This record gives sequence, C-alpha cells and structure tokens, in this order.
Amino acid sequence: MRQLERLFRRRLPADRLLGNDFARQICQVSRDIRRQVGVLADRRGDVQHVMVGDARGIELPDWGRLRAGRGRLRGLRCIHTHLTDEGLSRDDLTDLAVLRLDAIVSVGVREDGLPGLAHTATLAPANDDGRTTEIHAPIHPAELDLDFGVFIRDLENELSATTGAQQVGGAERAMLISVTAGRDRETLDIHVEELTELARAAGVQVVDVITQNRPRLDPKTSVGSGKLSDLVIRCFQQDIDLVIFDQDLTPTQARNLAERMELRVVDRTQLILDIFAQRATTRDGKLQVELAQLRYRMPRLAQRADLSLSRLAGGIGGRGPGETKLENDRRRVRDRITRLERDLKQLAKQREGRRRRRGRRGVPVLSIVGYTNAGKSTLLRALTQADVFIEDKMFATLDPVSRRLRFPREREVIITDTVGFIRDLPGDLVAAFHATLEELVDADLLLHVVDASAPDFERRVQAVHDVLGRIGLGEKPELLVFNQIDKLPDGAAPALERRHDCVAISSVKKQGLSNLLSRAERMLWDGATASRGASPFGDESVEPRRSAGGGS
Ligand SMILES: Nc1nc2c(ncn2[C@@H]2O[C@H](COP(=O)(O)OP(=O)(O)OP(=O)(O)O)[C@@H](O)[C@H]2O)c(=O)[nH]1
Ligand SMILES: [Mg+2]
Repeated sequence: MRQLERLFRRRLPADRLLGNDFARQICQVSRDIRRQVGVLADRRGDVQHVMVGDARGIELPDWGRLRAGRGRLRGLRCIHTHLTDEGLSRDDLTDLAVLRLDAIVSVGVREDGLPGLAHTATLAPANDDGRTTEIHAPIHPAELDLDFGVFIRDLENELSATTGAQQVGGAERAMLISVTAGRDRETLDIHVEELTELARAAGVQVVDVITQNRPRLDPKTSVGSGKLSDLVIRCFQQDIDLVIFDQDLTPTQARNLAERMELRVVDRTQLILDIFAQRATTRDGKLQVELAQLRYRMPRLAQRADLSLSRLAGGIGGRGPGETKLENDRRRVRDRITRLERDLKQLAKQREGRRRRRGRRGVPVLSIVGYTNAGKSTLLRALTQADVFIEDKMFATLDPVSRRLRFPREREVIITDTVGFIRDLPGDLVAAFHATLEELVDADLLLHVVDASAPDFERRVQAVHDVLGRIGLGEKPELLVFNQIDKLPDGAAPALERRHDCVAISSVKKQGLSNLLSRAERMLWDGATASRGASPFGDESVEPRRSAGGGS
C-alpha cells in the first residue's frame, strides 16, 4: 500500500512519455503483488489515478459522462504493467479509444522485477487505410526518447484539422450501421440507401456507413464487441457524435451501446419518430408524434431510471418532445401518455363528426396512399392545383390534406393526401397515427401511388399493402398509379401498365392524368353501380372490393 501510495507523489517527466525510474517503480510493485499496476498521468506529468488490477487485466476508473472536447484528447495517458510481455491487449486499445487517452503504454515486467519492453499506442488521425490506432515499435523505457509534449501537440493539431475541415453547416455528423443476420447484398444496399435518405430527411449529415454481417445479432450490443471499439475510434477520427442503427435496438442494446461508445445512439424507429417530430405542424400531428415518442421511450425509462436521458432518448439535435416533458420519471410519462390518448380521442371524435357530415353530402372520397416520397403530394397538386408541400425528402407530408376535385361530367370527389408509408413501419407509430390513418377508412377508392423509377418498387408496393393490412384496410378498392414514368426509358410505361394493371403517369409532367381520372371514375361509379345496382355513395354503401389485379 505504501509503495502504491508513493506512486501518487511521483511526477513523470512532462516531455517524456515515461521515465525509466518510473517504469522501474511500477514494475517492482507489480511483481511484488503479482498484479497489473497502472497510473493515469496528465500532461504536466502528475499522477491522477493509481489502479491495481489482477494478473491479467486492469480496469480504468469510470469517468461517467465526462467527455473530452470535440475532436480532443483527454489529456491523460495510461501507463500500466503486464506481468507477461505480450504487448497491448484488445481491451487496452478499446480503453485508448473510448476514453480518448493521449496514449496507452504497457510495460512488461521481467522475472527479476525490472521493466521489459514498453508497448505504446496512440489514436490515429483519419487516414485512407482506415487505421484507427498507431502502434509504436516496442522499446525499452530507458531508450524511449520521444518528446511527448511535441508529439501530442502535433497529434491534436492533426486531429482537429481533419475534424474541423469536415464541419459542414452545423448538421449533425452521423455514422450509419447496418448489422444483418444473413441478408443478401442487394437487400442490404437497399436498406442502407433508405436509411441514408431517412437520415437526410432528419437533417443529419451521413459521414460513414458501416455494415456487418453476422450469423446472429449480438443480444447485448447488436454488433460484435470487437467491431465496437473500431467503431468508437472511427467516430472519434471523423468527429461523429451520432450513431444510427438500421436495426431496431432493444432497450438493453441501446443502453449498452450508448454507454460503451460514449456517443448518442439511435435506431431507425427513433429516427423516423424524429423526422415526424420535425414535420408535425397541426395539433393532431404534434400530439400523435409526442405520444409515439413517449411510448417508444417508456420501456427505455423503465429499465434505468437514473441514466441521463439526454443520451439515450434525445432526438436528433435534442429535438425530443420538449425539455420539460423529458422528465426522467415514469409516472409522469405515463400520466402524459394517458392525457395524450384522451386528447387524441377527443380530436378523433370531432373528425368523425366532420366525416359524417361529409358522408351525408354523398361526396365520394379518393385517398392517395403510397410509399413515402413516391410523389403523392405532387399528384394532389397536379390534380387540384393545391398548394401543398412537396420535397424530395422522405415524410415531407405528415398531416392529411383534403381538396375537392371536379371530374368530367360535373361529378365531384374529395381527394386526400396523407403521410407516406415505409417498410417495417414501427408499431408505435402505426398505433399513434391511427387517428390520421383512420381518415382512410372513409376512402371509397385508394390511389396507390408507386414510384415506378425505384428499383425495388415491388417491395414498396408490398410494404404499403402490409401497412394497409395492419390498419384493417387491406380490402379497400385500390387503383395502382405508377408515377414518375418520365424517368423511365421510352416504352417502359406501357409495358408496366400491361403487366401490373395500373395507370402510368408523371405528376410532374402531367402525363397520363386524364387516363387516371377516367379509370378512377369508372371504378367509383360504374364498377360499384354494376355490382350493386344502386348509388354507391350513401353511408357505408360501398362494398369493399379490390381492383382487379391490384398488383399485390
Ligand atoms: N421526375 C419526377 N419526379 C417526381 C414526380 N412526382 C414527384 N416527383 C418528385 O418526387 C419527390 C417527392 O414528391 P412528393 O410529392 O413530396 O412525394 P410524397 O409521396 O408526397 O412524399 P412524402 O410526403 O414525403 O411521403 C419530389 O422531389 C417531387 O418533385 C414525377 O412524376 N416525376
Ligand atoms: Mg407528401
């Protein structure tokens, strides 16, 4: 104990990584007690911590949430002994990365208690070969003549040069991670591309994309633990502080990852929720998003009430459901959920009233549905000249918009545009958006808009059908509308029309719209009239019916 305590009073030479006297001293203690011994020393050379491990390992103190500055090292170096002269271990390198140490050094202890070789690693600035650490050649402490003061100043300059240059417009810098259990390459690419689009829609700058194929996802951290320390360093090198997982993370995985990476970690569901939170403008929309966010957070709160919420639950750029509501208190969250549910029920009742009045007037309803970014709002605008928000971003539309549309022969319908769908739409979101989606219940015909230029359009059609099925609308009559045909090569559109029994249009170029209207008209009036021999538009008078060859 006395010898260990004496280590605190030691001062390392400030301009040297490690003096030989010091190496002798920790090696001596280490051999006496047959355990690893280590210190953390600051830039002045003062020993800040003394650590004692066992024969094979040593644990560094837990800094909690204290973080080094952006692109900065922590100003501490770790010097510790290894009872056998095997060099730095994987754990050593992980500590170097996660704790952003100036350097980590292991000194082998010889049988006679004298120091053997010193193995040193430092973090590498971003480089083309994807190297994350610099492993220096092993050298005896007595021969170590590196000027550490100069070395660390240069390293920090290099680090801040690479990170500083990458700073663009203040957008958050993110790494995307897709861990797949036996998915094929093509599916993986599509998933990554979609996640990139989602990130872009959330206003995040994607700096790095990592994919990993594992036979099985790691239940604790999703990615394997070896990969994890690599990821931490890559994030550090590229000044990334947000990690987005394509796979939904369990509360346990999210917590483990946030703790081990010392970074903010979100999954796809959270990302989508965040986009929704940014886009919600109406009272309905805002309440629904908040409800979905809280439901998502609830099990994560329940797990660990004491963990700082900012990292686990915070949205992109800290846009959660408001600071005051981010109470780290399950009961309050539950109360809030109950209130939101009540308010939303109230609003749903009002909407129901509006719908019934509309229904009595006998105006049929055409609802535009489809995958997000397919061009639904563009179609609404092309048909009605409505001034709606259109953007080449996912989930541009959140709140439903309805317009009157005059058909030829003086017939009138109401046409509505609403939130787009996506594959694996999170359950909480479907539940929370029930109020909005139930507008679709009244639809007499669904115009299912498909981006015909998407390579995976068939999967998207399937994803939309899945969501429709989940909200109980799988049997609604549907007209498939293949949009964006202006992007296709000549002759492709007629082929699509034949193969999928759809109408092919371009909302932007306003091609095929009259064809679309006459098909819709036939399905609304003639088709239903033929089957029922009566006016189709009394309340509840339309028999659910899928269009022939709905393409599903
Ligand atoms: N080339 C081409 N682009 C189109 C067409 N229709 C829509 N777009 C573009 O596709 C992008 C998405 O259009 P939106 O109308 O916002 O799509 P949306 O389906 O409403 O999307 P969300 O509301 O985000 O789900 C925009 O950049 C449109 O300009 C089309 O027929 N041709
Ligand atoms: Mg839209």
